[in-house]
Amino acid sequence: MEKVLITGITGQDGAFLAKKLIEKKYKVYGTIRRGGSPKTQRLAKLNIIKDINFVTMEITEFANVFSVLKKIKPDYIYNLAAQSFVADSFVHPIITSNINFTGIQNILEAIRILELDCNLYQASTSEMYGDIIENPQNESTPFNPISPYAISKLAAHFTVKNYRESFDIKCSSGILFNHESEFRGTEFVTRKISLWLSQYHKGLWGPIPLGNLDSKRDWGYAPEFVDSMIKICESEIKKEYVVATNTQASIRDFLMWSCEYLDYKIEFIGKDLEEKCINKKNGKTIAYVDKRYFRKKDVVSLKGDYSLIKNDLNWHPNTLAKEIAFIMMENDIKNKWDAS
Ligand code: NAP
Ligand code: G4F
Repeated sequence: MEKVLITGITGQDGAFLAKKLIEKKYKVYGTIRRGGSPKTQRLAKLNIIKDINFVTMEITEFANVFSVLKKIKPDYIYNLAAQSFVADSFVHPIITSNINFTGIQNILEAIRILELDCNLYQASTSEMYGDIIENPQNESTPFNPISPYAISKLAAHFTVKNYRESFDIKCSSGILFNHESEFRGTEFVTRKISLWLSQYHKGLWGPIPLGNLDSKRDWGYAPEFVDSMIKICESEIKKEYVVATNTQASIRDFLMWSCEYLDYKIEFIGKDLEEKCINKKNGKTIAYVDKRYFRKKDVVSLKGDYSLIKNDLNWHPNTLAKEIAFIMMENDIKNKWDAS
């Protein structure tokens, strides 16, 4: 039985990935952080906790990463662990760099020193394009990062490439554009909208405070993006791939679709920091612009050209942003919110 090690197994992607790899009959190891209770809600919802071999690993501590890899000797490693919230990276730039950059360096060094014959997948990000230089972005588009998160991920991205080219390590990266699902963390804007709006609809929470409504993203569906990770990691071809939908929508669009799911007829009134989204039927505020949610520097437009992965590995997206908004709303309306 081939062995897979997933860092970040408790996150959105880690949970979906673990499920798919268990179905493919891999022996799945998942790393969790030292101390506290691991956040296993997603794994529990997928009913796979019993199928995972949990291992404690501090990704920022080389000796620990080394000993874990020495013991398990995985055939495949998916490095998904990250401080993945861009807004927080402005507040915690050093922690972000330690987890996102030093973490993968530790893994690569351990693979190199142990001479492990293993395939490594790194979760890179469209945030690396930052203040974009061309539209849509592809594998040749120059990077222009504008957040500590993006800078840490770009250092990681180039380190993966460098270990492949210098030491023949079998490693690849997916340049992942935003991908969402019912498992998305509530700090990210799509899930913030679906969760908050469903609570608002049930009369439990007030209107939603939001930041830049005009920012545009290329939103895909997380379970489909996880398929691309497996294709990339299992392929003989080792390189970087853009994983995207080549479509674009704004935060305003996502809010509109989420309201449409509830049959709310809405209207945006006011300008800039005074802007509100109101229910046309009763004039009540559903969402409003709140300056606390603006970033020091914000990536305002992303759209990815996924031709390379389509040609090389036959991957393409099926589910686009409006459908994703409906899936997320359906889930949050149906389920009772449990803050634990
Ligand atoms: P996520 O839901 O935020 O999950 C992040 C995972 O990293 C969690 O399992 C978390 O563990 C773990 N982690 C955080 N800090 C850690 C630390 N100090 N040591 C070890 N593990 C730590 O992220 P995601 O959306 O699944 O994304 C997966 C990967 O893809 C990330 O690397 C992200 O940067 C990248 N990515 C995501 C997107 C996207 O749109 N989702 C797009 C581009 C790239 P806890 O549960 O213990 O917190
Ligand atoms: O949902 P977001 O926080 O995601 P962001 O910053 O695009 O990052 C996500 O995608 C990246 C891939 O490009 C990943 F690498 C990263 O790990 C993460 O998964 O914000 C999306 C946009 C931003 O422009 C933000 O300014 O939404 C805007 N926004 C407006 N109001 C808001 C809010 N974002 C959040 N989180 N909360 C708001 O209230």
